[in-house]
Amino acid sequence: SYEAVETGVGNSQYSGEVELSTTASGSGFELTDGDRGGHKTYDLNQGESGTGDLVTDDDDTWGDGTGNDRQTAAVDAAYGAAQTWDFYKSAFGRDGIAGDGKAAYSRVHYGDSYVNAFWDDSCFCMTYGDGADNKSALTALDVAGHEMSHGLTAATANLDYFGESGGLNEATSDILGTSVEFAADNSTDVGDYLIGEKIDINGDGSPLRYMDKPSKDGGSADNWDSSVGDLDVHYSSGVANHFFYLLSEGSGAKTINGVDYDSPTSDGSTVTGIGRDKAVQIWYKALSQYMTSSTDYAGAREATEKAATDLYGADSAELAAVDAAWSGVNVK
Ligand code: ASN
Ligand code: ZN
Ligand code: CA
Repeated sequence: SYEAVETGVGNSQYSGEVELSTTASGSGFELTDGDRGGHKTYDLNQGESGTGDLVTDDDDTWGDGTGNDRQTAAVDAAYGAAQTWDFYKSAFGRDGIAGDGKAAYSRVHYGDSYVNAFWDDSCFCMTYGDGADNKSALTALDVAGHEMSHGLTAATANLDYFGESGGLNEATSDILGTSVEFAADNSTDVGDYLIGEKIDINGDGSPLRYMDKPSKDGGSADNWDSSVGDLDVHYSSGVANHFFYLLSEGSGAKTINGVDYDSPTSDGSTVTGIGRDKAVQIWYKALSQYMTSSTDYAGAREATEKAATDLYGADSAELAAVDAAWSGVNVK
């Protein structure tokens, strides 16, 4: 660990006031997280390559909580990376993305009006655009957890980013990003089964994706069919996102943290949920021990069955729920 881990205060754009682990440097501070492998957050200053400038501050109070302050996107990105790191540790006993304690790094203010965020395995880093208005950075907690979890997938099953395996890759990032958002227990950004609900990417307040009924986004698949692998990976992911919702919460209507959900099954069957904590254990074990780069939806069903059997037993209600949830999304 680092000699001088300091506790800074961040005024984030999407998660309220947050604590940041920072590092004393010269007469000030830098956004280096000595508690989590030395993760650093950089400002690209609208550039698209390199690392730009390490984010620094004089008094260890960072950002003003708006898109007008250049530090704010860095606060959200650093907070998201820290919460994701902590979730991997507390839920899975995993030390960082590759399990070796090595930190990734984050870059904010990428490009001009860039409406996306991405993981790049070649730099082992996450990058965030500033949104259409250059004031709505794509740095919300579930988005950060999503992008960092592309690194985790690359370090484990390494699911190919096309066809059904690509949908599973995307869904893994939505599942883990959502799990991070719930685990963070942040009163400003409460957990939900929506993706990107804070960044207003559609301009009408609607989220990017819905896990209870993925087709609500206008493109995602709710259930498997033989052509689902032809869809963009952000749409074929719907089948596994829907599976995860059903396994966690069950079918039908439910309100969680003030958000209304209504999750149908493909065949009218009823699924009884086992809770998100068990569901994510099953998904992670399947991802890290049983899925491979070419795993398709049928293979994901087998992988999660094996994981549930390992964790809870061959006669368990958890294994029965895994089967019911896959049947509910037409993966038979
Ligand atoms: N934000 C997108 C994602 O993580 C970037 C991409 O299309 N790969 O999926
Ligand atoms: Zn993704
Ligand atoms: Ca969310």
